Amino acid sequence: MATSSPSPSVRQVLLSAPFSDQKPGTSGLRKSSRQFEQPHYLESFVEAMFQVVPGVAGGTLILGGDGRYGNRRAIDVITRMAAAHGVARLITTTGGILSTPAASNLIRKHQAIGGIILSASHNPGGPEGDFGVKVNGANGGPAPESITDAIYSATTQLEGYRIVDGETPSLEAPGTYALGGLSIEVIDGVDDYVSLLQGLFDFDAISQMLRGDFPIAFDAMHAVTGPYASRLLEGLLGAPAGTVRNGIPLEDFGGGHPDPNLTYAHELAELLMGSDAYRFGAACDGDGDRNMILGQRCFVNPSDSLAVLTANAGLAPGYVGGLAGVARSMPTSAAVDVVAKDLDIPCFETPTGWKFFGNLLDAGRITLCGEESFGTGSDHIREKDGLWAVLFWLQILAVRRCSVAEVMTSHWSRYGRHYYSRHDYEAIASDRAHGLYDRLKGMLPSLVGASFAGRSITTADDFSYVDPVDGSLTSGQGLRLLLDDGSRVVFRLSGTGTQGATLRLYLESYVGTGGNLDQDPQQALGDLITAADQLAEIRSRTGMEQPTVIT
Ligand code: VG1
Ligand code: CO
Repeated sequence: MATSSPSPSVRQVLLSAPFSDQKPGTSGLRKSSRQFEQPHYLESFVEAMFQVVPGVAGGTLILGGDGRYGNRRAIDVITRMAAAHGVARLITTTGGILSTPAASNLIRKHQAIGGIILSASHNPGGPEGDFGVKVNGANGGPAPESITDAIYSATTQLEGYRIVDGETPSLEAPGTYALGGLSIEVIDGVDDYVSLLQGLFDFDAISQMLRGDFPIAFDAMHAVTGPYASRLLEGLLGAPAGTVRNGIPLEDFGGGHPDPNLTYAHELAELLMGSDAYRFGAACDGDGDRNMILGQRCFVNPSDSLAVLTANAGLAPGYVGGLAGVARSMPTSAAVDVVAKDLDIPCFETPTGWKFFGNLLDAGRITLCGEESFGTGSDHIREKDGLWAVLFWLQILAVRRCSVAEVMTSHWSRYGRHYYSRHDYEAIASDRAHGLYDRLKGMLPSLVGASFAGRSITTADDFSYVDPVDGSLTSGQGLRLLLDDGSRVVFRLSGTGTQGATLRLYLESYVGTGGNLDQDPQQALGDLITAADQLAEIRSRTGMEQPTVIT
């Protein structure tokens, strides 16, 4: 098990040719497990990372993953490469299980140079599924594009990599080990995260609610949140055994997509939407940073969830002091903007991906932020945080003593409602998807002033963003059609898929407090959906009659 052998010697492995396809996407490098199993593939990316990230020699590194197929092998390889690069201290976890938010917390707590999270997030796992490597920086957040671009560039020129041969710990139990000059600490990956959340929410109040007549269901989707949710919900908060479903992390997530939406978390969705057995339901994704919130016969749209947390932040002990500001990604609905205006706090609009919130959080300009893709978080760490959002909702319900549906109804009656939906067309042949997208992009200048779904287009552009903290410019972030009544349609190509291309169509329409707040979003958005298809020729160009996933 332990190794305190004489210093193992560093081996230089030469590559016959560098890899050309290791460009990280929206969040980390994601490829099929098969691609990651090619000789030297993982090693190439990790070597590039060690060459680019500052402070490697003598630094502390956090390492773990969501437990998918390939996790253990990657931990072994990266540990031996860390030893070869002079890392002083490597902190990993029992079983190698570490959620993305828990990793972010550990990086900050131990003042690490950063962390490596082995996950392709919501993508399926297993030998036929996907694997991924997320690289986080010293602030605990996803590495900014300046770093990921430099890593990619290094991979394309790589001549070889350095690794030591030696035995790495089995990860069965906590302990401290040595591999040459590298100190390896295996810790329980759940403890610190639980303490962090205890400092933000009133566990007594939540526990009292859960021990009363308030049955809840949590679906860990056989992914990383199982051990965290079991400890929090069934352990500390006293929810009955069985509250956490699919709570054992499996290498293939039981064959499912660990993606918490109505399509892939349908078991939970049916329980909540089709019966009265539970008052509250939630699910998280593969690496624990996303959340889906459900009430009894009620689905909470993630954009609305961010707005509700913002409006009710004062009910959680961690946020009673008020919010510095909020931020949302561009395709996320403007529901939070309305609340921010009411609170008189700044609201920022960033490109898709959590890395764009990092500077605003570090500068203290925002406290809460979120994305329409089931991501919500705060300045407690630098990642989105699935179980944090679940506890935040439970905190609100424990104080307000009402149902999820009542929270939503009262929210909309105060702020109006942003009808919102995202339609995903997955695994389209790449050339078709790019053909559609490029054609639309070319049409943008001619669209201003044109009519669209009975409205007029006021802005048609490709979203770009100047970071208010460091002034960096990010362009090409999605095609936006802004309409004269405040409605919007956005087209984007996903940066996380591994098969073909995924087209995302985002639709939004605002109805003020006096209007009809009780419609089915697909109906409320029906005319926008039809007009978007006509303009972009989605069905004819993709050959798909309907989206793969509707949120
Ligand atoms: C998707 C989401 C985006 C999210 C990203 C990473 O990206 O839309 O909002 O930040 O996944 O989330 P894309 O490029 O496929 O639209 V995770 O939980 O997969 O790290
Ligand atoms: Co994720």
